[in-house]
Amino acid sequence: MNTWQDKEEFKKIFTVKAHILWEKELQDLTPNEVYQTVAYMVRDLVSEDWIRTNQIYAEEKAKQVYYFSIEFLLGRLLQSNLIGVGMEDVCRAGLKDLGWDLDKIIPEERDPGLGNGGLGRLAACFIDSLAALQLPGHGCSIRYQYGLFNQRIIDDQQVELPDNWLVNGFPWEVKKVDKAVNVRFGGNAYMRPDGEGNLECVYEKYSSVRAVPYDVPVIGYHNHTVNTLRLWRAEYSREDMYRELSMGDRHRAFRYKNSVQLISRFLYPEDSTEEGRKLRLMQEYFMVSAGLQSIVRYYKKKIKESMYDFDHYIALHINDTHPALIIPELMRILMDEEGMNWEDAWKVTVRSVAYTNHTVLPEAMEKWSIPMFKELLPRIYLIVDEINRRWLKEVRKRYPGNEDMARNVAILWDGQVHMAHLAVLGSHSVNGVAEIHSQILKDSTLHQFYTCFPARFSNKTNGISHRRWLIQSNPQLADLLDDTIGTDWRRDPRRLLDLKGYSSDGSFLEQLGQVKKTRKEIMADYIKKKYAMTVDTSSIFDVQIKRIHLYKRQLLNILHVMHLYYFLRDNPKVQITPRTFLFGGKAAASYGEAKQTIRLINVVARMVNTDRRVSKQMQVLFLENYNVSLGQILFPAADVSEQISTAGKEASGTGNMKFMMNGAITLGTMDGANVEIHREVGDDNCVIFGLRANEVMDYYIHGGYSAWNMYGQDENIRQVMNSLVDGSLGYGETFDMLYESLLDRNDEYFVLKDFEPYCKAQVEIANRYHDRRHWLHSSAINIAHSGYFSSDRTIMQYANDIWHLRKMIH
Ligand code: 9GP
Repeated sequence: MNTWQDKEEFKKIFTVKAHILWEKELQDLTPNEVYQTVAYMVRDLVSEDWIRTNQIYAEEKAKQVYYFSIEFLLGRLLQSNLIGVGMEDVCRAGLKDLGWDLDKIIPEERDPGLGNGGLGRLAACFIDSLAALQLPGHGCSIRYQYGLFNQRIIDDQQVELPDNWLVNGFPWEVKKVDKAVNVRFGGNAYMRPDGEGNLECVYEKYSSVRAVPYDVPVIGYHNHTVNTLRLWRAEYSREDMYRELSMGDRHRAFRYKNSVQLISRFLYPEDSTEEGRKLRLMQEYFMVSAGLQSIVRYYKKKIKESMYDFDHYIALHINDTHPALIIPELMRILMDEEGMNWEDAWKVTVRSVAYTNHTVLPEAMEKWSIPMFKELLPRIYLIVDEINRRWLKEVRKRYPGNEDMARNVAILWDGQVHMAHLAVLGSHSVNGVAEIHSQILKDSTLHQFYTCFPARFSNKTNGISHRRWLIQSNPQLADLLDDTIGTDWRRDPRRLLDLKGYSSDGSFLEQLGQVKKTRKEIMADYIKKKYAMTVDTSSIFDVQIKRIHLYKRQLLNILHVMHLYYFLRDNPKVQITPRTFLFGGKAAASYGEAKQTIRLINVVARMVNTDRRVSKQMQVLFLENYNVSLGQILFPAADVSEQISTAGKEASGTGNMKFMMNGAITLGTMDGANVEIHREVGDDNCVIFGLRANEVMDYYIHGGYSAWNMYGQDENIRQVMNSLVDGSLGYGETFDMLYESLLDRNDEYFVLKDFEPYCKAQVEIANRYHDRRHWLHSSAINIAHSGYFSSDRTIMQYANDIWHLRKMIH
């Protein structure tokens, strides 16, 4: 790998680069120009390795995986790439000599919000691990012009502002104009005899969208591997534009241009309208078709093997159902372009594709209306229809008279295309993302498929990159670990287990306590600067950061905060362990209850923070615009990790792992990966409460839960619930939507049922925190066991069990 020998060389190269890029004296550079200059310098460092990595993959015909995901939540890249090439210190020293502070330059990079939450961040950790482990694997997605909205809190409420992240350019990307492909939409498709006794497809009158790739290097950690994240941008084709114009219809021409550009404009267009849904479907097909066409082109040009052996060299992974159209798209290419028959094309397709499911929430299971699908993707529809026809024929043969079975596994049913069913049927491997979630898939969500294809199903518990979430985000802790157990854990996070030997060592625990204090002070500084609020760093930092959703139960958290507040207000002599409750997360723009939850948190925060009777003992804050960069400050500062979803609803969670790796104690339900965290650390080192998944399921199936009864029986519940609607939260604030959801709609997520157990668990947390030494011991145990939750472990499991990749050392 190329490196800068020392800070002198860094400064020399920086000066030349800055002059070329900006035509300015160094002292006139803006911080953003400094950032971009360094970013381009890092790219220069890796460019040879990037080319070489691709050469080796092609020469050795290494099997490669393409990870298709509608989201890649990368976070800022400058620091992680500097760490990857081992040049952070040299860069820091060089910049310092030139009068800049690297820590002030890093935030100049816009945090690329090309994702929404856990799904997209998981994809980012996965490509990071692939490169770190020197495995041939690349990402494929869309280059959205606007990322997930920027969240502002105005008058206690979330306001969504556009995230124009590309405004200053994105120095990490390389536009590959010569690699553009066309993606076709609309028109007519039909089958006709080809004159040799077979049928061939005619696809005509479609319109074309030009897909242009932008490649981003994915830099391995201290090795020479540089994989690729390919992001596609939609452009109008000039020929189509001229054709429309030459026909004299300017309006039509501009409508065409506009509609094309919309495809890669926004992440998750609003799907409450037909137009929005159409756009989402277009995005999905656009990503899949562009990605696959370029893979097939590469395969034919560089790998030069038979298309019948495609799956020996290429693995296609679909992250949730958004890329599931890769199945009919591969069928289309193999049959229409490569002349394969149906049976062979199906075999190659199923062997190539693998699918990960990330949710069991019925409303999150993608379905498209057949008329819309057919109109937009007529050729793909014909293929899906045929897949469905053949499949149902087989099912009816295997299960005669069992129409329930047919309904539960059909791809086309009730006027809709069921994407999860397509994904399962067209893949050789289906996995969930935590043990309990994979079990739920087998037992209920995809049970009928499981009975048809039991060998297809497996579990791959999620993981996180310890490079971003420990080495980069918490250098203070990383240094302490180096001093205590040596540096091997950096390459092999399982070695964190060595820390167990120090978990009762008084001097180590003191240092660990000191690191946490430092990180809480950094958080407190951020809060002071942004909110002019002073938080007590000796209080328990209790943090819930994730998307706002009823099933994640931020409501349970804030109702407890209200309860604690009323208790302290009414018992002025009581002293508790002081608490700082921190919340962060975005609500989908059209999700009323989630937005009202944000407002409630803000209203309660004001009530608590301005009441001098209690504000020494508790403080509450909703942190605006939670994203990867803010997470990097929050995870290291947390004492308590709030993982309180309704059991059975959170597929895995990955924030829980980030907290754990930074020494926070989990306060959680037996849900998602919490179950495995609990198994790793034991009851002594986390606090578990609430209904178990089977109990939740029992209530759903057999009934027997009444939220009104909870309200009737529990005075504390009555008090907090009444205050949602009686105006007592000040300024006549009311929260009808939340009140109705919890009481009139019988509390689908069992917030009231788990309220008392949660309050008790909070008392348990306070008691444990009181015993500082024991708390620090628990913290050390959590860090020691967090190695299991490294995405390096997860990726090795995917690589060995599903993709069959070989490590490529060079
Ligand atoms: O909600 C799940 C979350 O539990 C999981 O950790 C994450 C990564 O596997 O995926 C989330 N799912 C989605 O965002 C949409 O299915």
